[in-house]
Amino acid sequence: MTDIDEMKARYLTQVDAAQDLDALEAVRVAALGKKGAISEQLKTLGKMSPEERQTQGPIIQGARGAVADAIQARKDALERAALDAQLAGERIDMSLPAPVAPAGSVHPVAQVMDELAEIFADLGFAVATGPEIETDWYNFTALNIPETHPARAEHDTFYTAENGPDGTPMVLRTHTSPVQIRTMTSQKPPIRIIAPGRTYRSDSDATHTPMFHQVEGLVIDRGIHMGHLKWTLETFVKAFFERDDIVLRLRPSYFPFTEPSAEVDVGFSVENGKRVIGGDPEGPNGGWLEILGSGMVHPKVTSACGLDPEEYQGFAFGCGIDRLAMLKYGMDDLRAFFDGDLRWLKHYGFSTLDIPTLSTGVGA
Ligand code: 2NL
Repeated sequence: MTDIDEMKARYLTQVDAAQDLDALEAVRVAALGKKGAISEQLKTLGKMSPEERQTQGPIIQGARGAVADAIQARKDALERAALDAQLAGERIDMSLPAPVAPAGSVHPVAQVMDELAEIFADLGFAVATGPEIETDWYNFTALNIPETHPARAEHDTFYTAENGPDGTPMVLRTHTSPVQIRTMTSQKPPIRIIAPGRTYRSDSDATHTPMFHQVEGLVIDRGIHMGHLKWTLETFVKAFFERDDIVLRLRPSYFPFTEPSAEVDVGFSVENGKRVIGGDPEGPNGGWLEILGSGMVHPKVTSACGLDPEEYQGFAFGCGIDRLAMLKYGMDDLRAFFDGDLRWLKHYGFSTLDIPTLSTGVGA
């Protein structure tokens, strides 16, 4: 073997033995760097005779090429191994639960609002929202509750000290109906909305708080009748309480904004010593619980919103979200909803990862 062949063989061995990129670079500098052994050999070509150069040239160039190729191949292999190791180290199993439990929890009121949105979205309803400080017109007058109407007193209204844009005092909305009025005056039928949100009445005891949550629903279209109302509420209640054996009872009632009006009771029964929504209300310890108010939208309300009551009819309903949450999740004191007690929130709160969907059961 010539010196060159020996040199080539030595460097090829060193290239194969290099365990990392730094070691490989050291071999490259020693062999092919400016002062590297093979580079030095290349410099000798200039001083050779043409004949000698013709035989030595290919040998030295061949050695340089072989070592350079080996270095590149080894470099590729080392880099690939480094990437594989990095990927193996960074592997995460997306099917595992989050390593740290989220610190907060979803309040039962927020959970029920999400459930309502999910159930009604499936029936083609949009979620509408609006201001909590309203004018007298949107909160009362448009709803057929004029100045002298006794319902005004029943509503225990909070008034603002300053007048609103229409020159009368503003009110903290006593129901979410004004959201529906705003929708009727700004959109064309068909209208299918629910309006969940905060409402205010000057009232406070174990079952009443000055701020509470309400959801109202509204459908406006041609040819809407009580049958649509009853089917919609029945479908909603069954989805919400996740039972098919729930019976509804509509009792005649009175609201200024609906005619006819009906209060809606759901049947309850006692199973394993516990009162549950569903089952036979006529059975032992069974009975009826009032959960909703409803009715056909009063023609005066339709007209106030600029729609022709001869052309468009509709139904509406309203109920307390806090009460729905208590019935479904078993709390007995409404005031605890708004205490901000962390132990209560931990006990009754929901995981942020537990998003209600119809396919899994809205409260599962
Ligand atoms: C209840 C009763 C109800 C409505 C709310 C409504 C809204 C418009 C027109 C007509 Cl814009 N009605 N809302 C209708 C019937 C009952 O709520 O007991 N709420 C807690």
